[in-house]
Amino acid sequence: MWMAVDVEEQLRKLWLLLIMQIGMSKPRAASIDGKLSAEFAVPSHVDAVKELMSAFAERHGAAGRRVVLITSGGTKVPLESRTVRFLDNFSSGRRGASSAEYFLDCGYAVIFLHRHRSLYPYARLYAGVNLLDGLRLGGSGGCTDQEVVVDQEALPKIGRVLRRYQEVKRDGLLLPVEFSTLSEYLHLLKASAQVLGTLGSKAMFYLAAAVSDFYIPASDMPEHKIQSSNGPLQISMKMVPKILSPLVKDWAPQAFVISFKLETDTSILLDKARKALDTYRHQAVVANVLDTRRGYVVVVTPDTQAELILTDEDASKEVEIEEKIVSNLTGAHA
Ligand code: PAZ
Repeated sequence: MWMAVDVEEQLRKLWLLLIMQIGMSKPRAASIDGKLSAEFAVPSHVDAVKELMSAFAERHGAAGRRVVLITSGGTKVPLESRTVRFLDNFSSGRRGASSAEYFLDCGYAVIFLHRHRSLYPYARLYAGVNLLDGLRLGGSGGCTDQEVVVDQEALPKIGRVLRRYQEVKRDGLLLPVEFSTLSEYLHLLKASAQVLGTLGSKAMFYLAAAVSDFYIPASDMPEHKIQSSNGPLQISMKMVPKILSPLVKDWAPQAFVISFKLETDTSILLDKARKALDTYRHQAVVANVLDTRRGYVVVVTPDTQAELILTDEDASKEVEIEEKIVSNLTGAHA
């Protein structure tokens, strides 16, 4: 009899040991941070940008303003050190750019961390227009090149949009920061999170960028252009560290953090959104499907699930889904 108890006791100890080891092998914030410095080249301008962000956060924080960091556009993942080829993704940056405008309308100051040449607040409204088609020469009979007139048909509402853009600029409410590669994105996001962490609950993160899940570490990357003469290309990529974990736990633990989840298979979307909330313990996930993302999203929080839908009537009044997303989230933040 006592033999059986002993085996049971041993099993219990083994089980505890196993649980402790599983716990210890979980990716900790410190190891993610270490991996960031070791495997992703630190951009040379990160300290200068961090100073700009600090001054921005301090100024708006002192004025009692909430500050949101918006990430927008897709990351570029190089395949060679002297990069000729890279992996990219579909994101246009429209969600981030339009959301920035609605956050500004709600009184937030905005740090806009966006992919170089992706859509930009206000300018995005004319992204499809060739600038030269929106202007014509003015003066007597269009003969002088000293006067240029805006064609309001080609650039609708340009006066109103320009006025709002200039107000935002005058009041220093929008701080644009650019990234191209995944490394730049990760280091700049870390810097901004450390800065906004000082604002406590006044800070919001709206992580709408489409960030690669895979990368090739610098040490595994060929220096020169990959040669087709070597035959078909086989690449092996590593998993990108989940930066949301140290952001929520260490860098900005009191901030209001929203991540985005994109899927193409609707049937797994909400489960994935819930799993992200369970894993990272942040405030909300905006879940969307590639094909319907302009008209339908679900805002998932630990206790609620809100469907936001763009109706035909909304569309006829030029309402955008981002206005509804931002209104929902700023309400929750307040
Ligand atoms: O940039 P965009 O307007 O074309 O698309 C927006 C989006 C789909 C990239 C965004 O809503 C999103 O879901 N971002 C997270 C993507 C992801 O799961 O990695």
